[in-house]
Amino acid sequence: MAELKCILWDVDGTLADTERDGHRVAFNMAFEEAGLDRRWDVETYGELLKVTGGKERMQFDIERGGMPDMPFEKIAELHARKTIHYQSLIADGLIPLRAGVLRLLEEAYAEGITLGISTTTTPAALDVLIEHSLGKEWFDRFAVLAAGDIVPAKKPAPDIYEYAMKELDVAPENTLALEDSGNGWLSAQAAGLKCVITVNEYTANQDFDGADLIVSELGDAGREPIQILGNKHSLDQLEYVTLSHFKAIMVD
Ligand code: XBP
Ligand code: MG
Repeated sequence: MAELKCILWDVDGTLADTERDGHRVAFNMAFEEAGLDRRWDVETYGELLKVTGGKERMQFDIERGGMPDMPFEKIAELHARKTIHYQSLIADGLIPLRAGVLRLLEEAYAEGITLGISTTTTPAALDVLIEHSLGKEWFDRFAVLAAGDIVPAKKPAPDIYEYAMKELDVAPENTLALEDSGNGWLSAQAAGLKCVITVNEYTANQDFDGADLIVSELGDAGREPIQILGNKHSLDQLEYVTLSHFKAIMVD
């Protein structure tokens, strides 16, 4: 039986559906600007998402013959341009938060639960999402922003969760992870965390075996009831996910 003291949030796909209309579009803008023929369509990008991290994703596409070979410096340069395009897309307000995210963040913050970010995304991409989708006050409300190359191994490795918990001095048994992808779940699981999964179009068919709660979205009062895809703790009243559900998962 453990108390919920900390919630660590994944970013892409969890806070907002940033992949298809954000990151993917920004990569294509950078490719076009650099005179490359390669474009990542919606389906191709879905395949590439099995590799976390934008630079690593480009490297993977090179290795499988999708993009011309180039040195790592060129990949990093393209990725830096991609991040600038991504920042513009987010600053234009094109990608809203997912349902229930702000409600649960605000409720947890008001109760004094420690909140943190645990993501493979580049810090500059995280910052713009916080500023434009959540609000500047959240820079202070998150006790840690663990992102990108701060750890050597990205998800599915546990490193980014372990880093965040070490920074916060919290134990895995008191920490809940919120994720959207199979790689995210593997990372949280390997770090010893319980985990709630909100799937999306790219991740709905991935393997979340053993996850504590798997839902179509966190949902909100007044919206259609959410779909329950996995309910390990037999939680009830799941028209939408509440902080009480998070607490019940931790004590079970
Ligand atoms: C998802 C990722 C990221 C983004 C692209 O991160 O794998 O690489 O797709 O971001 P998470 P960068 O779900 O952990 O938030 O190009 O900045 O890497
Ligand atoms: Mg994610």
